[in-house]
Amino acid sequence: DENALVSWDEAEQFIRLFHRENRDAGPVERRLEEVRAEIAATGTYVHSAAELTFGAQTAWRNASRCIGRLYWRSLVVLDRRTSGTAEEIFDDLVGHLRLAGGGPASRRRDVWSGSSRGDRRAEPDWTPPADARRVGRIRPVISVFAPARPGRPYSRVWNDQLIRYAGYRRADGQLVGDPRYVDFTEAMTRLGWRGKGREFDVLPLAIETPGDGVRLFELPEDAVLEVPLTHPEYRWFAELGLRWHAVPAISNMRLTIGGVHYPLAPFNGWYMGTEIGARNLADPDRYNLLPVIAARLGLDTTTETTLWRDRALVELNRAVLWSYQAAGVRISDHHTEARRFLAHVERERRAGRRTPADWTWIVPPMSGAATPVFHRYYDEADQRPNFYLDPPAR
Ligand code: HEM
Ligand code: NRG
Repeated sequence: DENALVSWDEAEQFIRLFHRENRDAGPVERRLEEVRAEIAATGTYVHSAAELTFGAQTAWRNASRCIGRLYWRSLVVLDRRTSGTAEEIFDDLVGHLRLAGGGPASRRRDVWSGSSRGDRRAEPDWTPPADARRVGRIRPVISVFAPARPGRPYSRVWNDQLIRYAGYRRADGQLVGDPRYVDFTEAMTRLGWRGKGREFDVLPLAIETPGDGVRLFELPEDAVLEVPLTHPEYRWFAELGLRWHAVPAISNMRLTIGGVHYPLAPFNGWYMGTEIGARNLADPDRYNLLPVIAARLGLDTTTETTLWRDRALVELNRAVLWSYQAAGVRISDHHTEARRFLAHVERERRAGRRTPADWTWIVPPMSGAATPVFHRYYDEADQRPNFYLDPPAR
């Protein structure tokens, strides 16, 4: 049982790691004594703010499926351990999304927020203040909510990401929206949610707390930054009415630090274009758009040898990168992200650390061998702290 008493071994290993990498944190033996006593008395222990921050950052550093780890030290850690009610959790999640998206999304994307007032870009010499926040400047953020206590129920979010699109199976059998979320959408509907039945309806958040059971919350518009998709050359592309959300925020993974489990610790970075263009919009069991795009391109789809799927994939992925860039929303392409990842592996090596990695996840879903991450093997160790997939809540 993952909520059982905290293992002393794991706690000790983490505290030693923390002190090894944070020389100014004081004597390790004294902290170990404290933790030992706390576990003996309560079955668990409470992380200091510095331990929590370092723990979340190293969990990212150890996430072997993640290609984006070069910036692991810059992860912003929001300590939400005292938020208990569904309302508090919801408010924190909305705050998380606003911070992650670079500011309230209701502002025009080309308007700086922060200490500026109004659109002053018209003034020739004006530069944004150093603390300015600009919509679309995605930052990696994690919100860490209360840990699971031995033998006690805990709060969690049913959604696998904070922002996702509903999927509907209509009476005539036709699928609308994201087919991956048909079951989840039906569960939300049974709980009283009314979806609009469109291709890109943002799902409500289902927040479950021990006190209140599960409750649904609608995300405010300004917390959900989205990008309409257009193509740098094909004007017809806009007519497809495609869009995607700016921030991928995974909310179904348990953060494990030094034997303490945080079942609710949603995190986000920015998108790599292929996640959207080569998977979400392209997979046959997702939006399945390759045949649609190939038809618009006038390609011969009667034989595989025209590589119509590949050609449609390239144009769809160009559209994704182009549109996010045009909207000022941070995104990266798979060539750049692959290079950064190898720079990360090298930087870690120089720091005396290995970088565990899962080849099958690191290699991007298109043009694999055209990126440098394809042409080598990786360590496959399971290092902690880390993130673990929890079984679905429903
Ligand atoms: C997985 C990129 C930030 C933790 C992935 C994947 C990509 C990716 C492409 C594979 C996803 C898939 O194939 O579905 C990035 C980029 C980031 C970023 C470009 C930009 C900063 C983060 C952050 C964290 C994180 C901030 C945690 C603090 C993970 C984890 C997985 C993952 C745990 C595996 C997810 C799973 O098992 O389903 N990342 N990531 N990543 N990333 Fe990152
Ligand atoms: N493929 C998923 C997201 C998985 C994680 N990817 C990131 N994570 N970029 C999708 O929504 O397409 N991140 O924390 O930035």
